[in-house]
Order: sequence, then C-alpha cells, then structure tokens
Amino acid sequence: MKQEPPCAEIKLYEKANFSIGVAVNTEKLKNEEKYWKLVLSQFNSLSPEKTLKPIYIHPKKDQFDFTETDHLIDFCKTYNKRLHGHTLVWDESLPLWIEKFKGDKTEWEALMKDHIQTVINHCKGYIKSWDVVNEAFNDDGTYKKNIWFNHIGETYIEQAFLYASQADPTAKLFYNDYSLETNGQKLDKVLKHFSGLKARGIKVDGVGMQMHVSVDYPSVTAINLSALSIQAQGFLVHYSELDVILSGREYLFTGKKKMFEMQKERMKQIVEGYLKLKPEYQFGITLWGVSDNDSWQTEKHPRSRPLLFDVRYRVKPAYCGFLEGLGN
Ligand code: 9MR
Repeated sequence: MKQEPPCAEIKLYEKANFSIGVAVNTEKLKNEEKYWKLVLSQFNSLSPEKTLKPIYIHPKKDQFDFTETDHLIDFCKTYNKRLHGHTLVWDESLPLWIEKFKGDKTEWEALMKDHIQTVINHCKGYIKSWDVVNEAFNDDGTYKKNIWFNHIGETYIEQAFLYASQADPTAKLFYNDYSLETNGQKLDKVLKHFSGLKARGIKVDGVGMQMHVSVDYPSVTAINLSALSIQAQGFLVHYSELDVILSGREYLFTGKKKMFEMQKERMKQIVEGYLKLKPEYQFGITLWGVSDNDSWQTEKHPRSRPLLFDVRYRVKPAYCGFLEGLGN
C-alpha cells in the first residue's frame, strides 16, 4: 500500500494566521462526499471556480439565476467559511447575449452596472470581497482590447470599481490578474493604474496575484518582490489562484518522485514568502482547485499535477511543503 506523507491528518487552515482558500466546483460540493469533506477540513475560504461568472448567473438580459450561488452561500454559512466573489467583469465566460449585445457606450455602461450591482446586492449579506475586474492588461502593460474596452473605453475599469463600491461600500474590492509574479512591466503598469484610481477616490482594496506558476519558474525572489511592491502601494495581497505545475521538460529528465519533491519545496518557499508580508496585508492564499483531478491545468496538461491532493484526494508532498512553509 502506498504510504501517505506524515502530515496527512492536519487541518491546513488551523495552522495559518491568514485565510486558506480553494476554488470550488459547486456540483462536486453537492455530490461528492470526499470532495466536500476535504474542502471543509482543510480550507476556510472558498472561491467559486465557475458559479459566479456571468455565463452561469446572468443567462438573459433581464434574468439572473442565483440558484447555484445561493447553494454556495448556504454551504459557506452553515460551515462558517468565507466566500470570495470571483468574478464580476472579465472578457471570458460571458453569455451569448452580452457577446452579441448592440448598444452605444451609455447602454454598455448600464449593462455592466446592472450586472455588477445586481450580483453584489444579491450576495452582500454574505460575500464581503470581490474580484471586480479580472485580467484587463496585456503582458506589455497595455489595456486588453476586450469587449468592455471596445464598447466603453479604458474607463470601464474605474467605472466597475465605482459601481461595485456603490453597491456595497464595505466590501473589499480586488483587481485580479496573472503573470504579476513574473512580469515586472505588467505589474508596474497595473500598480500605477490602481494607485491612480485610489488617489482619485475610487475604492480599490487589493490585488490578486493569480500565481499559476511551475516548479521552476518564476524565482521565489521575483514572487516575493512582486507581493511586497503590491503591499508597498497599500493594497491587500491575495495569492488568488495558486497552482504549481510540474513542467513537461523537467519531467523527462527528473522523474515523478523528484518532481513532487521540487513541488513540495516550491510550495514551502511560496508560503514562507507570503509570510514576509505584514499580517494586515495578507488577504489569503487560495489554491485553484482541490485535487489534481479538479484542476483546469490538468485539463490542458494531464501530467502537470498542480495541487495539494492527488486524484484520489490523498495528500501529496506539496501539501506537507505548504504546511512546512507555515512553520509547522
Ligand atoms: O478554472 C476555471 C475553469 O474551470 C473555467 O472553465 C474557466 C472559464 O470560466 O475559468 C477557469 O478559471 C480561470 C479564472 O476564472 C481566472 N483566471 C484564470 C483561471 C484559469 O483559466
């Protein structure tokens, strides 16, 4: 029988002074006992991987469907878990009616405002934090010419934050993006943009560094410097979608066991780095999925094994690395 690493029975979130999150699939939470038990026992913050995205929640212009969202809220209420709202404005996972919407700038603004405020108003009794805008910048730091930009112009970003803060002035509002841990040019532009908004009185509380990284890239120094520079601008730091893929090329030369050890060390270093932030800036670390079976990375690269639990929900060395990073 395969031996489990010695740290198997520990509850991760009880060992941390910040929130330990996970992206969840609402169907699996409802139907798969092993899945929801693991979520309950290890994590104290949940991000819906799909449920809150417009394609699921806003199927027609004048119709919202909060059935799954309400299920998730009930689950989190029952078990006292934080629910982080992911995500309000993105150019993916949009329903066809938005993609095909014909209207002038004012009508697009009204559409975006209605979406943001209806969703926040529905959830504000429970959800206290939101990824308001997701992935709005290119790698070179220019604005993505996405559907929102094309119809509203670059001000859609600040308008989104404004509408969100009007709907719930007390919610923590985040900008969320990938490559912020690797790409200094992009990070600089993002920080400049949101510091500028803050200076003009727009409420922006934090930045989500998605942290889709691999066992050997980027360097831990780069990750830590990026997090510290976000903190230095006065923004909360959320490692919002952490996964660490085993990279294909290394695989060929190193073997799986060695790769899992590298992944363990990597998790440890990432968590240790996060602990260098001031506690009041630590919004939390969220893993983007429960087991290697549940990951978007696995869908693309079946051998990437990016998470803390294996396909049968057993702890991996990476889990122990995470725990060691917390100082346990
Ligand atoms: O992991 C998510 C996958 O299940 C969805 O099909 C996809 C489209 O909604 O979104 C994935 O999550 C993305 C997240 O929302 C934003 N950052 C990138 C993530 C991976 O694509």
